[in-house]
Amino acid sequence: MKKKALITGINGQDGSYLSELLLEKDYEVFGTLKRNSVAENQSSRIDHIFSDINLEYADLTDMSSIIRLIKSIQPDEIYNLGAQSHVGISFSQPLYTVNTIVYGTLNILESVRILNPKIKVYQASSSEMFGNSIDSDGFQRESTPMHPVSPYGCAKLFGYNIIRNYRNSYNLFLSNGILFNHESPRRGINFVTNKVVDGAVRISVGKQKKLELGNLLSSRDWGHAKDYVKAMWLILQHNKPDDFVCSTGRTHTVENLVDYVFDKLDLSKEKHLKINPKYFRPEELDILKGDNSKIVKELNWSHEYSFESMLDEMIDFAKQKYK
Ligand code: NAP
Ligand code: G4F
Repeated sequence: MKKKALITGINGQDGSYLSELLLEKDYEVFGTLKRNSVAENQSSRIDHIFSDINLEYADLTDMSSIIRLIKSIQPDEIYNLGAQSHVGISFSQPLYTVNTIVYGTLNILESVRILNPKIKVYQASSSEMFGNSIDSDGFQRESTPMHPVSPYGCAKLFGYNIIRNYRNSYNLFLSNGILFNHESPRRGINFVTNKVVDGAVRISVGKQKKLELGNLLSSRDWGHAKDYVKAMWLILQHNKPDDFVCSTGRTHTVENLVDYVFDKLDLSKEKHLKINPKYFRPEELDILKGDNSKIVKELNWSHEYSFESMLDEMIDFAKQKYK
């Protein structure tokens, strides 16, 4: 019999790549869609697999919808990817962010505990939970203390801790992936990588004059979403529930990112880049660089994309879009 997976946030960047991976592995794939007045745009990332997956309306903040789904589907695995996932926006909408992440995660856990404690759960935890905490060798790893610096990071830290607490209290198979930033051509346009790529390509074809950004000095460990969804699956196939950092181990500043993309498109920063204080955050996370030794050693995870090949793919995709 085919394994069944339920993905919350299936129409997001990661949900779309994870669905493709699970279909390749012969899973029956179910996913949640939130009600949206512009329904026609909502599934753009999964339109190409629309007939192969099963979509159900549900909202993580509405426990009745979660209970109903789990009861009727009886999934073997749940990938809890649904969230208000934008760190900057979490300062503008802290309560909604907390609702989706904190209550959303608890709603999943209580439903699993009550309905079927055999279900394995993957929790989309984040390197944003570290805040400005970093080990003396310049890396963050599973043992690094977590001191988040955004409402999003604080909410994700609750999700991470409650997963560990329910795992220990009720002997459930619940695992955290502590994923560092991962991007792709399907990344939302208001995250910095795709904002830079899309804006720069638009400038290069004459559709836009300036790219407006905030802090150029922060550094991120950027990988490709396609590589990172493999980690999610591996984490749930492990012989025991556990927590894993997933990262590339390389870090670049936002300025390095802008330089790479502008050089590729032969654009001048002096002419086309403007700093707008509107995009600065009240508190910033300065540097992320993850030590992936545990997931590489224990789960044999590897990544195919580099920072450069990921950006090249994103640039090519945007060029096709605007040609
Ligand atoms: P994304 O593209 O923003 O997707 C988030 C998904 O969650 C969307 O499908 C969204 O639906 C859905 N969602 C939002 N509120 C919801 C609610 N109340 N109930 C049900 N679903 C809801 O994010 P992503 O990049 O794929 O990331 C997936 C997960 O990994 C998120 O939890 C994120 O916080 C976490 N994460 C991401 C990264 C990264 O670098 N990408 C790193 C670490 C952790 P709508 O589109 O309809 O709003
Ligand atoms: O692309 P970002 O918005 O990603 P951020 O804040 O690191 O969060 C992403 O990664 C987390 C993992 O660590 C995920 F959990 C989270 O869900 C999300 O996927 O911003 C990256 C950096 C920040 O330092 C930001 O201040 O880019 C800087 N930045 C500079 N100008 C900008 C801009 N970010 C955005 N979004 N827009 C700007 O104009």
